[in-house]
Amino acid sequence: MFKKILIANRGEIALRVIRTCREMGIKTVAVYSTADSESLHVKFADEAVCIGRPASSESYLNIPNIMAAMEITNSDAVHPGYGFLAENAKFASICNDSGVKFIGPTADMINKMGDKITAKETMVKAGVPVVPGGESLLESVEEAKGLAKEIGYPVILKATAGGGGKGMRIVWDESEIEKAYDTAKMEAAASFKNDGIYMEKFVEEPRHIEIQVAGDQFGNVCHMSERDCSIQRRHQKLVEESPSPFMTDELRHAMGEAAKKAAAAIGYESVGTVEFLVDKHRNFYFMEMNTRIQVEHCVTEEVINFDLIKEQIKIAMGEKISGDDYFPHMHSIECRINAEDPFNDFRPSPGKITTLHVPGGHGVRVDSHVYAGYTISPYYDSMIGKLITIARTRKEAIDTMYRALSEYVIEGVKTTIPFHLQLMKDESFIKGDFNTKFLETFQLKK
Ligand code: MV4
Repeated sequence: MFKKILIANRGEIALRVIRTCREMGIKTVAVYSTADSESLHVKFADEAVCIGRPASSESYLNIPNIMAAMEITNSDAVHPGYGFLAENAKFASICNDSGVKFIGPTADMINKMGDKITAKETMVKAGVPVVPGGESLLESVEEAKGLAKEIGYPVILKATAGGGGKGMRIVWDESEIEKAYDTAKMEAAASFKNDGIYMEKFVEEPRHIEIQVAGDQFGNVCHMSERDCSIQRRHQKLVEESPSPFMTDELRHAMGEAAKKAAAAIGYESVGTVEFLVDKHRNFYFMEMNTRIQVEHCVTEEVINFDLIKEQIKIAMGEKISGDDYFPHMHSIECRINAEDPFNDFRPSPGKITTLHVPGGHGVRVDSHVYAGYTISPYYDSMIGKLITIARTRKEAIDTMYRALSEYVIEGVKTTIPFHLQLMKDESFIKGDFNTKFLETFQLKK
């Protein structure tokens, strides 16, 4: 049983973890940078320790300072949230070596999924469908040419150390391959200090559908159904929902079983997410596994009525999961409210929130760390909060979302609210007719 958990994060996810800890009777420690001394996570936690200057590298990514904070507060576990150190294998192993339980998978599991070609190899062995193409690193441009001919253009080059869309190159025909190979390799080396790249068939206009999973220390795994995250812009998700409007019972069963195989293949322990590309024929392919709690976990919590953070903590304490799979009983949509100007290429808009009115009422959940007078720092991501609606049907969840967005008043900074208001009235969105390319052509009206 954990007595005290240190939360190595900030913002809404730090608050989210503190809330569950309170309910479980576990004491909490917040860590904060000098830019966050007025943040709510600092005020809501039982204790708080300043860990450095505003730049993430000097605070939320500063492992020695975080270890020192655990030491002086006598914390017995650490929750990494998402981002920052959540998928840092070195941090996970340092914690466990220091006798502080990392609330997440082991360093070995993080590494197995962090290297994309290793992950793909593991999935092939486990019988999880992967995108046709190379199952090993490319050794030369000649090999790349030969392989592309075999699988057929278009193909995509990806960095093995990448993920989340960084360092990808789509190649439409042979005339482009040499240049694409060289730039992909150079970008990979520069971004990840690892120039390994591999090739896949390029799946055109796919949906991004991910399956929430959980595994315990006893080898049990379960799935918790899907989230549709196809509404993204430059690999930044803006809207997520569960269930996916594209889902069928048959596909959910097949993807759920594949996700469980993926988790079981590495003996996965904790909550996690298996991401798939789904083509228009409902073929699905393993993309990557996120070995952390995700921003959009809330829509799953709402449709299966289940606290995923509580489950994550219980698994870390050595408890068994029920072993049952979970299926959606409601429909839930999440809109990310960012301090960005949707009329100006979603440019970040940090600054002070002068006026704030938060929506409420039936079917509305708001996960946010801001208050009137709060200053959104330019040092961190621009998320102000997440607006989540829950209803019996997708149509009602959209209607509730439109109503809640209309109530939301945030003054002082530009926000993504006007974008979401228009999206909720978009005919294709309402029909559930969208894929990952949707926002490339979505026209925001002035
Ligand atoms: C792909 C793909 C098409 N075909 N792989 C983007 C994030 C990274 N995890 C992998 N990504 C993609 N991989 C093949 N073989 C298209 C994407 C992709 C994408 C995926 C999910 C959500 C949004 C996307 C936007 C552009 C490209």
